[in-house]
Amino acid sequence: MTRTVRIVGVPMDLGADRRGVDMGPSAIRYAGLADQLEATGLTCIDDGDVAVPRPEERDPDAAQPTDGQAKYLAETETVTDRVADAVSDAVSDGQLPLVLGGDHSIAIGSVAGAADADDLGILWFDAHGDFNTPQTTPSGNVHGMSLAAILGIGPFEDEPWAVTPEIDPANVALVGLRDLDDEEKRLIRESDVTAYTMSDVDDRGVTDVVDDALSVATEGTDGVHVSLDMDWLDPTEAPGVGTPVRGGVSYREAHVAMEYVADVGDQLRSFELVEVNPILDQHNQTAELGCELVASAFGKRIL
Ligand code: Z70
Ligand code: MN
Ligand code: MN
Ligand code: MN
Repeated sequence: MTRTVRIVGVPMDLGADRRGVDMGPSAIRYAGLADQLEATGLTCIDDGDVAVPRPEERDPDAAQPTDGQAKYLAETETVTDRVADAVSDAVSDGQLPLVLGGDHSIAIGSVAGAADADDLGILWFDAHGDFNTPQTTPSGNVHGMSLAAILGIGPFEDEPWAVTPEIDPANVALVGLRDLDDEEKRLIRESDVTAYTMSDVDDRGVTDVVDDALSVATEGTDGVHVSLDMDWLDPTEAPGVGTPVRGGVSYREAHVAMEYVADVGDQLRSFELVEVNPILDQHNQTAELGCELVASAFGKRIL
């Protein structure tokens, strides 16, 4: 890879229940992200963090669902607009944006920025579908709605997030699902996205599944956005996440998946690493693993 990597931190927790995920960008940097990427032969620029409203600036009533059943919708939109600007700046400068979360609501901004001018495919590695809407959410947390928001599902068809009309659901693949709400399942089935559950991974092996998922995301698109929620991994490997779910991919499966991602080369438009919560972690191992996985996705090889 010849593109310079531009790191964009987003210390965001408004989309999740658990405080602590806002410290994800610090934990990931502390784990040695830039050094690992430089050891892989990449040049990195760290843009610092996007501003996120602090607890004392937040509207206390906004925690209560106001727009339908989504919490902090207005504040989240402010943050995702800033993320979109940072990502689209990086892309127009010919760089590879690497967004560090923060909760998964920030993907709404990453994708909006990455999709600016072109048709984009999405590869979403997650235990969860993030396919709820303000009408179906059991929690009110926007990080469980981000992919639905990106695709304009249900009430998201209108404002505020019909920002990415270029995304065709036929170019969206979810990988590793194992914890879906009932209504969310229905929305996924009714949409044109391709969803690979952990059963598919068990049945076919992770390389076959990721190979197919990459075809879904690259066919007829100009580039791919990769969104890596660390709860995609098994909690034994990645305990430092807000919503751990048993039965995730192993260390080795995760690495080989990222090595397959690296094979898309210049088609990789943007990458984000989300849901690292150092408060819930053990010795920063989830952030360290996240750095390793980014390095694999960006071309690091053992030999
Ligand atoms: C649940 C909800 C979720 C991440 C949890 C959980 C969603 N489906 N997403 N952790 N990353 O509240 O919508
Ligand atoms: Mn997620
Ligand atoms: Mn287009
Ligand atoms: Mn998740």
